[in-house]
Amino acid sequence: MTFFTELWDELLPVGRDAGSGGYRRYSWTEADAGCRAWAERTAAGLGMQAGYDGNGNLWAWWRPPGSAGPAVVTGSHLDSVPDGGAFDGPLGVISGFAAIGKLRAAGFRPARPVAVAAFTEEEGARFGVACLGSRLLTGAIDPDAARALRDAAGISLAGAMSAAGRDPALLGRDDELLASLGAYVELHVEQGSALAGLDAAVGVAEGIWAHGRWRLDFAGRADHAGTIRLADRRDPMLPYAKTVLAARQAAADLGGLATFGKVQAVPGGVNAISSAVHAWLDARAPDEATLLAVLDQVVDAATQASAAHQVRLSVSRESASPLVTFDPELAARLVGVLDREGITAPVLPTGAGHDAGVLAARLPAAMLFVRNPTGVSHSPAEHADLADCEAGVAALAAVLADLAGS
Ligand code: HGY
Ligand code: MN
Ligand code: MN
Repeated sequence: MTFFTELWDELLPVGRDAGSGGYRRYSWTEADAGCRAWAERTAAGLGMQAGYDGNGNLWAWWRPPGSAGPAVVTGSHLDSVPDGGAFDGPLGVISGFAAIGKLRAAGFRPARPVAVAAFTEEEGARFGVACLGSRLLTGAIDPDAARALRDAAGISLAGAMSAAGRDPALLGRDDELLASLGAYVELHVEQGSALAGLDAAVGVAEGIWAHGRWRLDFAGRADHAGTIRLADRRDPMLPYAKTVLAARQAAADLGGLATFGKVQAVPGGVNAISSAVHAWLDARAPDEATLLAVLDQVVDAATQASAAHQVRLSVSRESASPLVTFDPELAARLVGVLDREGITAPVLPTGAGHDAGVLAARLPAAMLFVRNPTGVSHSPAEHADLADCEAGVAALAAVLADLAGS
């Protein structure tokens, strides 16, 4: 048993669905409260001061901010996608605490403030906007727009936060907190298998692809599945189906990624033509121009298919994340630190979004990846070997010691 495995075992059952084995840790729910309570207990056990910023992001401080120079922050997120894996997010928060435990046990004393952060609603699984907590902190989303975001049950972010005992009036950019930060280093399970292919336990992120989320609403006309003639139908399911295939084709044609992973047929009767289909597109690309080209090709196809079936189409963007290139100096410093520890860390791009990608707009940010043997993520099958997780903790501890040592 190591400190890492102790923390891992404590958090593992929180928010896990017995049926799927996946996690349903949605922000401001009971499962989220369980994760936060775990983080607060862990911080207290390490003699750290845990608290929340106005956006509900958790900050556990080894030395309080503003005390001695710009802070070094690590961490990630504790929320999940529906039926997500155990590693995406929590690995970074647990490894942050475990790295601090390792440094304290070795008698290291930071020369500047050090914190472990857990950003809220990183997956956007409940309120639809990815990295909501870090976007609010950095001013990347308007707080009024955020307060009005609603979940599938129609509960607003403001209502959910109030019910969880937080004041939604405090949402918004926090320049004072940001000014106290010097660097953010997020450890995350790799969402891909590049490290496995390179036989490396730990890697360093080069950047994050441009990506975004769009909602497509296909409005048709409800009718009886067993009576209305095919020629008379205005079935929204048909343009939706064509658009799914067109998205796949656009991604293949242009070298991007495009996915429809969430769809709602309204009202959802087996023996009825839907009145509407609501669908969400996730599109990503190595640069903004390609992302735009993929989106244009998808929307063109949706527009033509909708017209062919007399279905009305509306498209709205729900979340946008620009291409991110992490601070090259910080990335090189991490590679150097790890090299001195005998760890050869490849530098990799990723298509997965992270809070580090949002914070990179306001302060030097970097990421450490831990090998994922299958590359699978956003699935209960997501896995990283314990030896690689422990290697990640050792790598993070070395990085924190270097960044906070003077
Ligand atoms: O969607 C993503 O890339 C991240 O997991 N939020
Ligand atoms: Mn994720
Ligand atoms: Mn994540």
